[in-house]
Amino acid sequence: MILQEKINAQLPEWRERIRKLVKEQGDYVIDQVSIGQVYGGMRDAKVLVSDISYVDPAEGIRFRGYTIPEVIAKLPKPDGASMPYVGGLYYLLLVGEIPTREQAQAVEAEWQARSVVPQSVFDMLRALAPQAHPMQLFSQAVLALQSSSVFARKYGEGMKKDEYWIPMLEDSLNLTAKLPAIAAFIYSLKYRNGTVSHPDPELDWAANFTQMIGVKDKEYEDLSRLYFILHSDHESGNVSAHVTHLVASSLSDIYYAFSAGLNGLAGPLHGLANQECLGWLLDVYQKFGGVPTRDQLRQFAWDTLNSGKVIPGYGHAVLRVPDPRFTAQLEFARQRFPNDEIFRLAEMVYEVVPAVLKEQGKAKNPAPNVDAISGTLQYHYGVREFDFYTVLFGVGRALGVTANAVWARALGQPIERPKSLTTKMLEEMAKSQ
Ligand code: NMX
Ligand code: MLT
Repeated sequence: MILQEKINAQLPEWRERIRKLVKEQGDYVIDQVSIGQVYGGMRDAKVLVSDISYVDPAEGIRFRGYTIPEVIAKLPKPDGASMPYVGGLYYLLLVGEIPTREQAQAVEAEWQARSVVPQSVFDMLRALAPQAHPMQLFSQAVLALQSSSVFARKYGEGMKKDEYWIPMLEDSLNLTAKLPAIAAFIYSLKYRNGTVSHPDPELDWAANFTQMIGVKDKEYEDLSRLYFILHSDHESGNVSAHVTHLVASSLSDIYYAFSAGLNGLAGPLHGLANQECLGWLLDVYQKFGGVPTRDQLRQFAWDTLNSGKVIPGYGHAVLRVPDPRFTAQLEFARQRFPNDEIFRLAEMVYEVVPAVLKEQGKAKNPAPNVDAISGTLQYHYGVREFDFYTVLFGVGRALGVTANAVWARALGQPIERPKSLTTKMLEEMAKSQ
Protein backbone atom coordinates (compact mmCIF):
# COMPACT_ATOMS: atom_id res chain seq x y z
CA MET A 1 0.00 0.00 0.00
CA ILE A 2 1.39 3.35 -1.09
CA LEU A 3 1.03 5.20 2.25
CA GLN A 4 2.78 2.44 4.13
CA GLU A 5 5.65 2.34 1.62
CA LYS A 6 6.12 6.10 1.69
CA ILE A 7 6.10 6.36 5.49
CA ASN A 8 8.34 3.34 5.85
CA ALA A 9 10.91 4.92 3.54
CA GLN A 10 11.10 8.03 5.72
CA LEU A 11 11.23 6.33 9.09
CA PRO A 12 14.95 5.58 9.47
CA GLU A 13 15.81 9.25 8.88
CA TRP A 14 13.08 10.56 11.21
CA ARG A 15 13.99 8.14 13.98
CA GLU A 16 17.66 9.06 13.73
CA ARG A 17 16.88 12.80 13.63
CA ILE A 18 14.84 12.62 16.82
CA ARG A 19 17.23 10.24 18.57
CA LYS A 20 20.09 12.65 17.87
CA LEU A 21 18.12 15.73 18.93
CA VAL A 22 17.06 14.17 22.22
CA LYS A 23 20.52 12.71 22.91
CA GLU A 24 22.47 15.86 22.11
CA GLN A 25 19.99 18.60 23.02
CA GLY A 26 17.64 16.85 25.43
CA ASP A 27 18.35 19.40 28.18
CA TYR A 28 17.71 22.44 26.01
CA VAL A 29 15.02 24.56 27.70
CA ILE A 30 12.26 25.50 25.23
CA ASP A 31 10.21 27.63 27.56
CA GLN A 32 9.27 28.17 31.19
CA VAL A 33 5.86 27.46 32.68
CA SER A 34 4.16 30.06 34.87
CA ILE A 35 1.55 29.70 37.58
CA GLY A 36 -0.78 31.65 35.29
CA GLN A 37 -0.38 28.97 32.61
CA VAL A 38 -0.92 26.11 35.05
CA TYR A 39 -4.23 27.62 36.17
CA GLY A 40 -4.99 29.05 32.73
CA GLY A 41 -5.53 25.97 30.62
CA MET A 42 -1.80 25.61 29.78
CA ARG A 43 -2.19 28.37 27.23
CA ASP A 44 0.91 28.69 25.04
CA ALA A 45 2.85 26.07 27.07
CA LYS A 46 5.10 24.54 24.39
CA VAL A 47 4.98 20.88 25.37
CA LEU A 48 3.81 19.00 22.27
CA VAL A 49 5.36 18.19 18.94
CA SER A 50 3.72 17.60 15.56
CA ASP A 51 5.27 17.80 12.11
CA ILE A 52 1.90 17.53 10.41
CA SER A 53 0.55 21.03 10.91
CA TYR A 54 1.46 24.25 12.69
CA VAL A 55 -0.62 27.28 13.70
CA ASP A 56 1.26 30.57 13.61
CA PRO A 57 -0.68 33.06 15.76
CA ALA A 58 -0.19 35.77 13.13
CA GLU A 59 -0.87 33.67 10.08
CA GLY A 60 -2.91 30.58 10.91
CA ILE A 61 -2.60 26.99 9.87
CA ARG A 62 -0.07 25.43 7.55
CA PHE A 63 -0.48 21.78 6.62
CA ARG A 64 2.97 20.25 6.23
CA GLY A 65 4.29 23.74 5.56
CA TYR A 66 1.62 24.72 3.01
CA THR A 67 -0.93 27.51 3.56
CA ILE A 68 -4.58 26.89 2.72
CA PRO A 69 -4.41 28.67 -0.68
CA GLU A 70 -1.31 26.61 -1.52
CA VAL A 71 -3.01 23.36 -0.50
CA ILE A 72 -6.02 24.19 -2.68
CA ALA A 73 -3.86 25.16 -5.63
CA LYS A 74 -1.38 22.27 -5.42
CA LEU A 75 -3.45 19.21 -4.51
CA PRO A 76 -4.94 17.26 -7.43
CA LYS A 77 -8.67 17.69 -8.10
CA PRO A 78 -11.33 15.39 -9.50
CA ASP A 79 -12.37 16.23 -13.10
CA GLY A 80 -14.57 19.32 -13.14
CA ALA A 81 -14.05 20.07 -9.43
CA SER A 82 -12.70 23.32 -8.02
CA MET A 83 -11.57 21.74 -4.72
CA PRO A 84 -9.05 18.91 -4.24
CA TYR A 85 -9.48 15.26 -3.46
CA VAL A 86 -9.57 14.83 0.32
CA GLY A 87 -7.52 11.67 -0.29
CA GLY A 88 -4.77 13.96 -1.58
CA LEU A 89 -4.85 15.98 1.63
CA TYR A 90 -4.65 12.77 3.69
CA TYR A 91 -1.62 11.74 1.63
CA LEU A 92 -0.05 15.14 2.29
CA LEU A 93 -0.67 14.90 6.04
CA LEU A 94 0.64 11.34 6.29
CA VAL A 95 3.53 11.47 3.84
CA GLY A 96 4.48 15.14 3.92
CA GLU A 97 4.57 15.54 0.13
CA ILE A 98 2.08 16.86 -2.41
CA PRO A 99 0.74 13.74 -4.14
CA THR A 100 0.35 13.21 -7.84
CA ARG A 101 -3.17 12.66 -9.11
CA GLU A 102 -2.55 8.89 -9.14
CA GLN A 103 -1.33 8.95 -5.54
CA ALA A 104 -4.37 10.94 -4.38
CA GLN A 105 -6.61 8.52 -6.25
CA ALA A 106 -4.81 5.58 -4.63
CA VAL A 107 -5.85 6.88 -1.20
CA GLU A 108 -9.41 7.37 -2.46
CA ALA A 109 -9.35 3.76 -3.73
CA GLU A 110 -8.14 2.53 -0.32
CA TRP A 111 -11.09 4.33 1.25
CA GLN A 112 -13.55 2.83 -1.25
CA ALA A 113 -12.28 -0.66 -0.52
CA ARG A 114 -12.65 -0.19 3.25
CA SER A 115 -15.91 1.77 3.35
CA VAL A 116 -18.40 -0.94 4.38
CA VAL A 117 -19.83 -0.21 7.83
CA PRO A 118 -20.90 -3.26 9.88
CA GLN A 119 -24.67 -3.62 10.19
CA SER A 120 -24.30 -3.80 13.98
CA VAL A 121 -23.17 -0.15 14.00
CA PHE A 122 -26.29 0.95 12.13
CA ASP A 123 -28.47 -1.14 14.46
CA MET A 124 -26.89 0.41 17.55
CA LEU A 125 -27.34 3.92 16.17
CA ARG A 126 -30.97 3.22 15.39
CA ALA A 127 -31.59 2.19 19.01
CA LEU A 128 -29.90 5.32 20.41
CA ALA A 129 -31.03 7.93 17.91
CA PRO A 130 -34.33 9.26 19.33
CA GLN A 131 -32.82 10.87 22.42
CA ALA A 132 -29.17 11.33 21.39
CA HIS A 133 -27.35 14.38 20.03
CA PRO A 134 -25.67 13.59 16.67
CA MET A 135 -22.26 13.95 18.32
CA GLN A 136 -23.09 11.31 20.88
CA LEU A 137 -24.13 9.00 18.03
CA PHE A 138 -20.96 9.75 16.12
CA SER A 139 -18.71 9.04 19.08
CA GLN A 140 -20.60 5.82 19.89
CA ALA A 141 -20.34 4.65 16.28
CA VAL A 142 -16.56 5.12 16.29
CA LEU A 143 -16.33 3.26 19.59
CA ALA A 144 -18.50 0.45 18.24
CA LEU A 145 -15.94 -0.14 15.49
CA GLN A 146 -13.27 -0.79 18.12
CA SER A 147 -13.85 -4.54 18.04
CA SER A 148 -12.41 -4.52 14.51
CA SER A 149 -9.12 -2.91 15.56
CA VAL A 150 -6.18 -4.53 13.81
CA PHE A 151 -3.80 -2.86 16.27
CA ALA A 152 -5.58 -4.29 19.32
CA ARG A 153 -5.58 -7.78 17.78
CA LYS A 154 -1.94 -7.70 16.70
CA TYR A 155 -0.80 -6.21 19.99
CA GLY A 156 -2.54 -9.08 21.77
CA GLU A 157 -0.78 -11.58 19.52
CA GLY A 158 2.61 -9.93 20.18
CA MET A 159 4.30 -7.44 17.91
CA LYS A 160 7.60 -5.54 17.77
CA LYS A 161 7.43 -1.91 18.92
CA ASP A 162 8.92 -0.69 15.63
CA GLU A 163 5.95 -2.15 13.81
CA TYR A 164 3.14 -0.67 15.93
CA TRP A 165 2.48 2.05 13.40
CA ILE A 166 1.60 -0.39 10.61
CA PRO A 167 -1.66 -1.70 12.17
CA MET A 168 -2.27 1.87 13.41
CA LEU A 169 -2.24 3.00 9.78
CA GLU A 170 -4.50 0.09 8.82
CA ASP A 171 -6.97 1.08 11.54
CA SER A 172 -6.77 4.73 10.55
CA LEU A 173 -7.61 3.95 6.93
CA ASN A 174 -10.39 1.60 7.96
CA LEU A 175 -11.86 4.21 10.28
CA THR A 176 -11.61 7.25 8.01
CA ALA A 177 -13.00 5.21 5.09
CA LYS A 178 -16.24 4.61 6.99
CA LEU A 179 -16.86 8.09 8.39
CA PRO A 180 -18.79 9.57 5.44
CA ALA A 181 -21.26 6.67 5.51
CA ILE A 182 -21.60 6.83 9.30
CA ALA A 183 -22.13 10.61 9.30
CA ALA A 184 -24.63 10.33 6.45
CA PHE A 185 -26.55 7.63 8.31
CA ILE A 186 -26.70 9.78 11.45
CA TYR A 187 -28.10 12.59 9.30
CA SER A 188 -30.64 10.27 7.75
CA LEU A 189 -31.66 8.83 11.14
CA LYS A 190 -32.09 12.18 12.83
CA TYR A 191 -33.62 14.26 10.03
CA ARG A 192 -34.66 12.09 7.08
CA ASN A 193 -36.11 8.62 6.61
CA GLY A 194 -33.44 6.62 8.45
CA THR A 195 -32.28 4.63 5.44
CA VAL A 196 -28.69 3.46 4.97
CA SER A 197 -26.89 4.88 1.91
CA HIS A 198 -23.89 3.32 0.27
CA PRO A 199 -20.85 4.93 -1.36
CA ASP A 200 -20.81 5.12 -5.16
CA PRO A 201 -17.53 3.64 -6.47
CA GLU A 202 -17.36 6.36 -9.11
CA LEU A 203 -17.22 9.16 -6.54
CA ASP A 204 -14.50 10.47 -4.27
CA TRP A 205 -14.75 10.43 -0.46
CA ALA A 206 -16.25 13.91 -0.09
CA ALA A 207 -18.60 13.63 -3.07
CA ASN A 208 -19.80 10.35 -1.61
CA PHE A 209 -20.67 12.11 1.61
CA THR A 210 -22.80 14.65 -0.28
CA GLN A 211 -24.43 11.90 -2.32
CA MET A 212 -25.23 9.89 0.83
CA ILE A 213 -26.81 12.79 2.71
CA GLY A 214 -28.90 13.46 -0.38
CA VAL A 215 -27.60 16.88 -1.48
CA LYS A 216 -27.50 16.84 -5.27
CA ASP A 217 -25.34 19.82 -6.03
CA LYS A 218 -21.86 19.89 -7.58
CA GLU A 219 -21.03 23.06 -5.64
CA TYR A 220 -21.81 21.29 -2.38
CA GLU A 221 -19.40 18.51 -3.38
CA ASP A 222 -16.71 21.17 -3.63
CA LEU A 223 -17.77 22.72 -0.35
CA SER A 224 -17.51 19.30 1.31
CA ARG A 225 -13.99 18.78 -0.05
CA LEU A 226 -13.00 22.23 1.19
CA TYR A 227 -14.76 21.78 4.54
CA PHE A 228 -13.10 18.46 5.38
CA ILE A 229 -9.68 19.75 4.33
CA LEU A 230 -10.02 22.94 6.40
CA HIS A 231 -11.16 21.10 9.51
CA SER A 232 -8.60 18.29 9.28
CA ASP A 233 -5.86 19.50 11.58
CA HIS A 234 -4.97 22.50 13.74
CA GLU A 235 -1.67 21.46 15.28
CA SER A 236 -1.67 19.28 18.38
CA GLY A 237 -2.86 21.35 21.33
CA ASN A 238 -6.55 21.77 20.47
CA VAL A 239 -8.86 19.65 22.60
CA SER A 240 -9.86 17.03 20.02
CA ALA A 241 -6.29 16.50 18.78
CA HIS A 242 -4.77 16.54 22.22
CA VAL A 243 -7.32 14.14 23.70
CA THR A 244 -6.87 11.73 20.80
CA HIS A 245 -3.11 11.88 21.24
CA LEU A 246 -3.28 11.49 25.01
CA VAL A 247 -5.58 8.47 24.87
CA ALA A 248 -3.56 6.83 22.09
CA SER A 249 -0.35 7.40 24.06
CA SER A 250 -1.40 4.58 26.39
CA LEU A 251 -1.28 2.34 23.28
CA SER A 252 -5.04 2.18 23.07
CA ASP A 253 -6.18 1.94 19.46
CA ILE A 254 -7.44 4.71 17.21
CA TYR A 255 -11.11 3.87 17.77
CA TYR A 256 -10.87 4.41 21.54
CA ALA A 257 -8.68 7.45 21.04
CA PHE A 258 -10.70 9.21 18.34
CA SER A 259 -14.00 8.51 20.06
CA ALA A 260 -12.58 10.33 23.10
CA GLY A 261 -11.37 13.16 20.87
CA LEU A 262 -14.88 13.52 19.47
CA ASN A 263 -16.26 13.87 22.99
CA GLY A 264 -13.96 16.87 23.42
CA LEU A 265 -15.00 18.27 20.07
CA ALA A 266 -18.61 18.17 21.27
CA GLY A 267 -18.00 21.00 23.77
CA PRO A 268 -19.40 24.47 22.95
CA LEU A 269 -16.01 26.16 23.36
CA HIS A 270 -14.56 23.79 20.74
CA GLY A 271 -16.34 22.15 17.79
CA LEU A 272 -19.90 22.65 18.99
CA ALA A 273 -19.35 26.39 18.47
CA ASN A 274 -20.29 25.85 14.82
CA GLN A 275 -23.86 24.87 15.70
CA GLU A 276 -24.01 27.62 18.34
CA CYS A 277 -22.84 30.14 15.81
CA LEU A 278 -25.53 29.44 13.25
CA GLY A 279 -28.09 29.42 16.08
CA TRP A 280 -26.87 32.90 17.08
CA LEU A 281 -27.12 34.18 13.51
CA LEU A 282 -30.65 32.84 13.14
CA ASP A 283 -31.64 34.40 16.48
CA VAL A 284 -30.50 37.76 15.12
CA TYR A 285 -32.30 37.17 11.83
CA GLN A 286 -35.54 36.21 13.55
CA LYS A 287 -35.44 39.00 16.10
CA PHE A 288 -35.10 41.69 13.43
CA GLY A 289 -37.15 39.95 10.74
CA GLY A 290 -34.17 39.82 8.37
CA VAL A 291 -30.68 41.29 8.13
CA PRO A 292 -30.55 44.01 10.85
CA THR A 293 -28.87 47.39 10.74
CA ARG A 294 -25.30 47.60 12.04
CA ASP A 295 -26.53 49.37 15.17
CA GLN A 296 -29.11 46.68 15.89
CA LEU A 297 -26.48 44.00 15.43
CA ARG A 298 -24.01 45.83 17.68
CA GLN A 299 -26.66 46.02 20.41
CA PHE A 300 -27.51 42.32 20.01
CA ALA A 301 -23.82 41.45 20.41
CA TRP A 302 -23.62 43.56 23.57
CA ASP A 303 -26.77 41.90 24.91
CA THR A 304 -25.13 38.51 24.39
CA LEU A 305 -22.00 39.61 26.25
CA ASN A 306 -23.96 41.31 29.02
CA SER A 307 -25.96 38.13 29.60
CA GLY A 308 -22.65 36.38 30.40
CA LYS A 309 -22.43 34.39 27.16
CA VAL A 310 -19.67 34.23 24.58
CA ILE A 311 -20.17 35.19 20.95
CA PRO A 312 -19.67 31.87 19.20
CA GLY A 313 -17.22 31.74 16.32
CA TYR A 314 -15.07 34.58 17.64
CA GLY A 315 -11.84 34.42 19.60
CA HIS A 316 -9.12 31.80 19.67
CA ALA A 317 -6.61 30.36 22.11
CA VAL A 318 -3.71 30.64 19.64
CA LEU A 319 -4.71 32.78 16.67
CA ARG A 320 -4.39 36.56 16.86
CA VAL A 321 -5.72 37.30 13.35
CA PRO A 322 -8.83 36.19 11.41
CA ASP A 323 -8.63 32.45 10.94
CA PRO A 324 -7.57 31.64 7.34
CA ARG A 325 -10.07 28.75 7.47
CA PHE A 326 -12.76 31.40 8.00
CA THR A 327 -11.39 33.45 5.11
CA ALA A 328 -11.33 30.45 2.76
CA GLN A 329 -15.01 29.76 3.45
CA LEU A 330 -15.90 33.45 3.19
CA GLU A 331 -14.29 33.56 -0.27
CA PHE A 332 -16.09 30.38 -1.31
CA ALA A 333 -19.44 31.95 -0.41
CA ARG A 334 -18.62 35.40 -1.87
CA GLN A 335 -17.85 33.82 -5.21
CA ARG A 336 -20.96 31.66 -5.29
CA PHE A 337 -23.82 33.23 -3.31
CA PRO A 338 -22.94 36.78 -2.23
CA ASN A 339 -26.61 37.74 -1.87
CA ASP A 340 -27.71 34.89 0.40
CA GLU A 341 -29.32 36.67 3.40
CA ILE A 342 -27.70 34.57 6.13
CA PHE A 343 -24.35 34.95 4.42
CA ARG A 344 -24.82 38.74 4.27
CA LEU A 345 -25.62 38.65 7.97
CA ALA A 346 -22.48 36.57 8.72
CA GLU A 347 -20.43 39.14 6.75
CA MET A 348 -21.98 41.95 8.75
CA VAL A 349 -21.16 40.14 11.99
CA TYR A 350 -17.55 40.01 10.77
CA GLU A 351 -17.65 43.79 10.28
CA VAL A 352 -19.33 44.57 13.62
CA VAL A 353 -18.42 41.98 16.28
CA PRO A 354 -14.60 42.34 16.42
CA ALA A 355 -15.02 46.01 17.40
CA VAL A 356 -17.54 45.07 20.10
CA LEU A 357 -15.19 42.44 21.53
CA LYS A 358 -12.31 44.91 21.41
CA GLU A 359 -14.38 47.50 23.24
CA GLN A 360 -15.30 44.92 25.89
CA GLY A 361 -11.58 44.28 26.22
CA LYS A 362 -11.64 40.66 27.42
CA ALA A 363 -11.03 38.43 24.41
CA LYS A 364 -7.37 38.34 23.42
CA ASN A 365 -8.40 37.77 19.83
CA PRO A 366 -11.60 39.52 18.66
CA ALA A 367 -11.38 37.97 15.18
CA PRO A 368 -13.48 35.14 13.71
CA ASN A 369 -12.43 31.49 13.90
CA VAL A 370 -13.37 28.61 11.58
CA ASP A 371 -16.81 28.21 13.18
CA ALA A 372 -17.98 31.76 12.48
CA ILE A 373 -19.05 30.95 8.96
CA SER A 374 -19.02 27.20 8.36
CA GLY A 375 -22.70 26.74 9.30
CA THR A 376 -23.76 29.58 7.00
CA LEU A 377 -22.40 27.68 4.01
CA GLN A 378 -24.05 24.42 5.05
CA TYR A 379 -27.32 26.27 5.57
CA HIS A 380 -27.15 27.72 2.07
CA TYR A 381 -26.95 24.26 0.51
CA GLY A 382 -29.89 22.97 2.53
CA VAL A 383 -28.09 21.23 5.41
CA ARG A 384 -30.05 23.23 7.93
CA GLU A 385 -30.15 20.94 10.95
CA PHE A 386 -27.41 22.70 12.81
CA ASP A 387 -26.94 20.24 15.64
CA PHE A 388 -25.41 18.06 12.89
CA TYR A 389 -22.62 20.53 12.13
CA THR A 390 -20.13 19.30 14.71
CA VAL A 391 -20.33 15.82 13.15
CA LEU A 392 -19.06 17.42 9.93
CA PHE A 393 -16.19 18.96 11.90
CA GLY A 394 -15.44 15.53 13.37
CA VAL A 395 -15.34 13.82 9.96
CA GLY A 396 -12.68 16.31 8.89
CA ARG A 397 -10.79 16.23 12.20
CA ALA A 398 -10.35 12.45 11.89
CA LEU A 399 -7.86 13.03 9.08
CA GLY A 400 -5.44 15.09 11.15
CA VAL A 401 -5.63 13.20 14.41
CA THR A 402 -5.23 9.80 12.77
CA ALA A 403 -2.23 11.04 10.75
CA ASN A 404 -0.70 12.31 13.98
CA ALA A 405 -1.46 9.05 15.76
CA VAL A 406 0.26 6.99 13.06
CA TRP A 407 3.40 9.14 13.32
CA ALA A 408 3.35 9.23 17.11
CA ARG A 409 3.39 5.45 17.08
CA ALA A 410 6.00 5.25 14.33
CA LEU A 411 8.30 7.52 16.33
CA GLY A 412 7.65 5.62 19.55
CA GLN A 413 6.19 8.58 21.46
CA PRO A 414 5.71 7.42 25.07
CA ILE A 415 2.69 7.46 27.32
CA GLU A 416 1.83 11.09 28.14
CA ARG A 417 2.04 11.89 31.81
CA PRO A 418 2.80 15.46 32.90
CA LYS A 419 3.25 16.29 36.58
CA SER A 420 0.70 17.99 38.82
CA LEU A 421 1.40 20.04 41.95
CA THR A 422 -0.77 21.26 44.80
CA THR A 423 -1.85 24.88 45.28
CA LYS A 424 0.15 24.97 48.51
CA MET A 425 3.30 23.95 46.63
CA LEU A 426 2.74 26.67 44.07
CA GLU A 427 2.18 29.26 46.82
CA GLU A 428 5.41 28.21 48.48
CA MET A 429 7.38 28.23 45.23
CA ALA A 430 6.13 31.72 44.45
CA LYS A 431 6.92 32.94 47.98
CA SER A 432 10.48 31.57 47.93
CA GLN A 433 11.14 33.37 44.66
N1 NMX B 1 -17.13 36.14 23.28
C1 NMX B 1 -17.12 36.62 24.55
N2 NMX B 1 -16.06 36.51 25.37
C2 NMX B 1 -14.96 35.93 24.87
C3 NMX B 1 -14.89 35.44 23.56
C4 NMX B 1 -16.05 35.54 22.75
N3 NMX B 1 -16.10 35.06 21.52
N4 NMX B 1 -13.67 34.93 23.35
C5 NMX B 1 -13.00 35.08 24.52
N5 NMX B 1 -13.79 35.67 25.43
C6 NMX B 1 -13.48 35.93 26.83
C7 NMX B 1 -13.20 34.61 27.53
O1 NMX B 1 -14.42 33.95 27.88
C8 NMX B 1 -12.40 35.07 28.72
O2 NMX B 1 -13.30 35.61 29.66
P1 NMX B 1 -13.03 35.44 31.24
O3 NMX B 1 -11.78 36.21 31.50
O4 NMX B 1 -14.26 36.04 31.85
O5 NMX B 1 -12.89 33.98 31.51
C9 NMX B 1 -11.59 36.22 28.15
O6 NMX B 1 -12.30 36.65 26.95
C10 NMX B 1 -10.18 35.82 27.74
O7 NMX B 1 -10.27 34.70 26.89
P2 NMX B 1 -9.14 34.45 25.75
O8 NMX B 1 -7.85 34.27 26.45
O9 NMX B 1 -9.21 35.47 24.71
O10 NMX B 1 -9.66 33.11 25.09
P3 NMX B 1 -9.33 31.61 25.51
O11 NMX B 1 -8.03 31.22 24.91
O12 NMX B 1 -9.49 31.39 26.96
O13 NMX B 1 -10.52 30.80 24.80
C11 NMX B 1 -12.03 30.39 23.02
C12 NMX B 1 -10.57 30.65 23.39
C13 NMX B 1 -12.07 30.00 21.54
C14 NMX B 1 -12.57 29.22 23.82
C15 NMX B 1 -12.84 31.68 23.26
O14 NMX B 1 -12.37 32.70 22.42
C16 NMX B 1 -14.34 31.49 23.07
O15 NMX B 1 -15.02 31.09 23.99
N6 NMX B 1 -14.88 31.77 21.82
C17 NMX B 1 -16.25 31.50 21.54
C18 NMX B 1 -16.48 30.03 21.31
C19 NMX B 1 -15.84 29.56 20.03
O16 NMX B 1 -15.96 30.17 18.98
N7 NMX B 1 -15.18 28.41 20.09
C20 NMX B 1 -14.61 27.77 18.90
C21 NMX B 1 -13.10 27.82 18.83
C22 NMX B 1 -12.61 27.19 17.55
N8 NMX B 1 -12.93 25.77 17.52
O17 NMX B 1 -13.51 25.34 16.56
O18 NMX B 1 -12.62 25.01 18.40
C1 MLT C 1 -9.47 23.71 16.14
O1 MLT C 1 -9.55 23.66 14.91
O2 MLT C 1 -9.18 22.72 16.80
C2 MLT C 1 -9.85 24.97 16.84
O3 MLT C 1 -9.55 26.10 16.07
C3 MLT C 1 -9.38 25.05 18.26
C4 MLT C 1 -7.91 25.22 18.49
O4 MLT C 1 -7.08 25.19 17.60
O5 MLT C 1 -7.58 25.42 19.68
